[in-house]
Amino acid sequence: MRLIRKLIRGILSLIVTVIILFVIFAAFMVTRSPERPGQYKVDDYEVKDEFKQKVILDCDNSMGSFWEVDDGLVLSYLLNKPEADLLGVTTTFGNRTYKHKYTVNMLEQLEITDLPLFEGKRQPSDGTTDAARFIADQVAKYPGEVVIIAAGPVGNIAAAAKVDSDFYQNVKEIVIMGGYTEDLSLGSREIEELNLSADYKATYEVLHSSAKVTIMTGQACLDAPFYYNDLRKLENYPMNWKFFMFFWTCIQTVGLGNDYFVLWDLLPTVYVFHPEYFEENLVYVGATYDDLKEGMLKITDDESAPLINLPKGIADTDSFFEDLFVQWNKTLK
Ligand SMILES: [Ca+2]
Repeated sequence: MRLIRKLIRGILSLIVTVIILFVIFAAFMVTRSPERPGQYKVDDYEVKDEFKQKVILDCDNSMGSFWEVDDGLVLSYLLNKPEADLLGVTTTFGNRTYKHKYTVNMLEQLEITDLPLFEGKRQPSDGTTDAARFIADQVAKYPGEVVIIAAGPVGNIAAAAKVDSDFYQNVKEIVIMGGYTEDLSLGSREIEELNLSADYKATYEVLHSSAKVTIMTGQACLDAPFYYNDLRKLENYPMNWKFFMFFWTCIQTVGLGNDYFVLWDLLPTVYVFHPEYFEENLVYVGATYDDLKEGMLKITDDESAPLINLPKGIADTDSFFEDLFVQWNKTLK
């Protein structure tokens, strides 16, 4: 009995020590994190329906796990963005901790019950899914009007084109986060590409389709760091989501030595509504299976290669961040 009591006491003191160290570490990181200038106030402007942009978010959301949070940040941005007519959300495999239920949970927390949400591919070999059917149906219903935001691997989009052969002609634009133009280092390490490469055959189909395609590469996304101190600007954001954001930043610090995480999927999302924040960069992209297996987008002179808009980064970062914080601070609960 005495041994068990001793063991329990030991475990408890270890847990308390870890918590204390974690709090000290967090406080230290917040004090040395850069302060982003400006205060972003809630701005409840309205947009008439006819001026809204119809979008579908296709994502590998893992907000709610202890991993990537940017897909969740995209969803909360779109829910609040007055210019967005969010037709629905589809999910796909991708992020290491992805589960469809994380998106279900986010919508439940906000008590949103009328937003179409469909699960898509769980692995590259999956065929037609509810997500693919939904994407195909919506694009057919509103030809030339719907933009797809691909915040994960693009398998659901390629599958939608198998449901409806006119899909690529009817979609207004496919805006993707993924791909590198050269090897990418983040903090102390070179990092692997995880979107275009994860379902490279689907990526090949999308890039070689007749659809208008814009890609925000890993290099471009480095213009959008989210620092520890940025959390303080999210005054109205749900505490549990802020916690996951904080934890994800801690993982970046421990793993890469950075005091920020990158807002990867927010670039294609903000681009849909504010292309003026980015510089258009139309280039021919060499995209063979072998290139795409590595997520590599090689710029070429070969005019038979797909012509893709590949912005090099954010041209107007002040407006980009202001837009994000204004929308995030409107989050309802
Ligand atoms: Ca993602």
